[in-house]
Amino acid sequence: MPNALIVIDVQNDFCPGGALAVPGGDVIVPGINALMAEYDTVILTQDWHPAGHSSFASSHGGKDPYGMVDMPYGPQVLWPDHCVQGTQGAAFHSDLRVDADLIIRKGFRAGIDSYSAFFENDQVTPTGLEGYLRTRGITGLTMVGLALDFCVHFSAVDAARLGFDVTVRMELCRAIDLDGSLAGATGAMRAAGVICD
Ligand code: VGL
Ligand code: ZN
Repeated sequence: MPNALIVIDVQNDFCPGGALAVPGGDVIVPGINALMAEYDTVILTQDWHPAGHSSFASSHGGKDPYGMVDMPYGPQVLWPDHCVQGTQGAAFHSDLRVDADLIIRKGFRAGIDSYSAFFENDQVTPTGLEGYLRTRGITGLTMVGLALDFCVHFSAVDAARLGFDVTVRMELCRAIDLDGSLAGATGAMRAAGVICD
C-alpha cells in the first residue's frame, strides 16, 4: 500500500535564530533527510503568510505574541511575525532535501490561519492535499517536522479523521510547548488513532 512522507514546515523561522524558533528545530534535519530515502512520495509543507497576516500579534495593535484572539472561526493564538512569503524566514532550512514530489503552502489567506496541511483553521476550507493523496492511491502517511504541537498535531489528527493510516515519528519532530500544548497534542493525536512512534 503506497505510503507518503509528509515533512511539515522545516523552515528557517521555526529553527534556532528564526522569528518563531522551536527549540532544537534544526537538529531533526539530517534524520528527516535520511528518512526521505525510504519513501516513494515525499511532500513538504511550507507555512506561507502574507505580511500583516491575521495570526500575527503585530496585526492586533497592542496585543502580545502568544496571547489569544477571537477570530470569526474561533480562538486563535497570536504569533510573532513569521514565514512571510518570499523572505529568508519562510525558506526551507538550507540543509533540508527539497527534491519532493509536492510542496503545499498554507496560511496564505490574510484572514485565516492554517496549522493543518489538510484544512485551514476554520476546519472546513480544504488545502487540496486530500485530493492529491487519494488520486495517487496513497493510504498511509508518516509525518515529521515542526511544530509537533501545532502543525504536525493538526495535520495528523485531520489525516486520521479522513481515514489515512497515520504515524508521527516523534523523534523527528520538535514542539513549541505553550501552556501544556505538547501534552494536549500527544493526547489528541493518540485519541484520533495516530500512532505516535
Ligand atoms: C506553526 C505556529 C504558527 C507550525 C505555524 O508550523 O507549527 N505554528 N504557524
Ligand atoms: Zn504560521
